[in-house]
Amino acid sequence: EYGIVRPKGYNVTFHTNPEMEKHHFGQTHPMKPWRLTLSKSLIMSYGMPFAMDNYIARAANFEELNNYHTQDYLDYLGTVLPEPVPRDVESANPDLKFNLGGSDCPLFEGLYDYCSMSAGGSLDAARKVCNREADIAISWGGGLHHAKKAEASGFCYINDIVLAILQLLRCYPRVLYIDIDVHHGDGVEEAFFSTDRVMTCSFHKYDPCNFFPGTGALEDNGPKNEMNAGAHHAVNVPLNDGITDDQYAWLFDSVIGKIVETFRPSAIALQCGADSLAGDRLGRFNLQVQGHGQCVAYCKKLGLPMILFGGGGYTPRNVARAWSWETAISLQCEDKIDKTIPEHTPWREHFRQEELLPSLEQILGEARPNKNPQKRIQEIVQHVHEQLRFVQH
Ligand code: V1S
Ligand code: CA
Ligand code: ZN
Repeated sequence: EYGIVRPKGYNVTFHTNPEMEKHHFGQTHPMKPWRLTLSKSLIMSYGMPFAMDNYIARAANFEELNNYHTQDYLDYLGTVLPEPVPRDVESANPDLKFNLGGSDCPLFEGLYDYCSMSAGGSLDAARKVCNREADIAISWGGGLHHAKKAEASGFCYINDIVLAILQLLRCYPRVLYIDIDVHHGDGVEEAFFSTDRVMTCSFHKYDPCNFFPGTGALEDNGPKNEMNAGAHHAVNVPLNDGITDDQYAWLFDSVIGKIVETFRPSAIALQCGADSLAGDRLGRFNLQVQGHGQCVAYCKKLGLPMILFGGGGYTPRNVARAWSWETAISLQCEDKIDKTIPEHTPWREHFRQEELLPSLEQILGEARPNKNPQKRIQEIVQHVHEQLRFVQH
């Protein structure tokens, strides 16, 4: 009824699993898988599923997870049972096996299923892009960028992005990974540290002592040894609290534009963590739905095959707004979208807690003071340009 039609000349695939959304990390934990239900219901209310191919993500099997993660880690992840964490045993407990069971990466009912469904969605997305059945494939249940080969970290247990990029590398010579989550994409950077076939670029809040995970300085650009193929192939954009849409868009275009010119990627993997939006429970930036979506729009214009992943995002209504808007951008139906949240959304009442006529673009949240001087933003771009002089493909 919104007249949203399939975009001409290209295809979008959408990968979700309603079972995944039913899992709970625990009452006080910021990661709420039902934000995926909220997002999908808003996307459906706009009629967007009519314009794309929708798939129920299958669970990835052991062998697929084992393409990156170690057998030991997966065996443990598959067998360990939830037990109540004593209040005083905090997540920084060094005795935790594979960092599982603390407050950041708790053990909960169905954990292994949750992880394999998240990875399954992203693997399905990668295969669609590989087979040229999708120009853009969307996996909002993925984007878990902190997980390591044999360690859980920051709400992430299985690195679905690494698994998906490994798939892309079977059919594309070079993949560009971009990460707009407010946190550093350390797990993905680490996985591809020693190859020149993947360039990673993360934009994040950086404060080594006070903000998770504490890595991702401007000067961390991959292996220091020039003989290592991965040298210069990690780009880091460390930022401060309160960055605005305009500054972010300028940075994003300057940095990604230069990377595309020098690295010449054949496919893009874009992690769209929505915790970089203003008003996020954990984030510190001032991005609006518009500014966040601008990054997706910029990448889409490059005309390269692309996967969109989810990631962080701790104010569920804002997550749903951003990912709905970015699904619309993928479908090129931004102009057909009514900016007032549709009347018949099952969640309309939920959004109405904010305003009588809740809007898709207008997110709640106080603006934070912007602690990013323009001079510093320019220095960052300068550094990245100098770094990329070493990269020629
Ligand atoms: N920031 C933050 C934060 N908040 C929590 C947290 C809060 C309540 C809980 F019940 C459980 C955890 N943990 C953190 C961070 C991890 C952030 C992960 C972001 C993930 C992503 O968005 O990038 C991708 C999905 N952890 C820490 O800061 C570590 C601690 C050092 C401090 C907080 N305590 C709870 C654990 C140890
Ligand atoms: Ca990031
Ligand atoms: Zn995050």
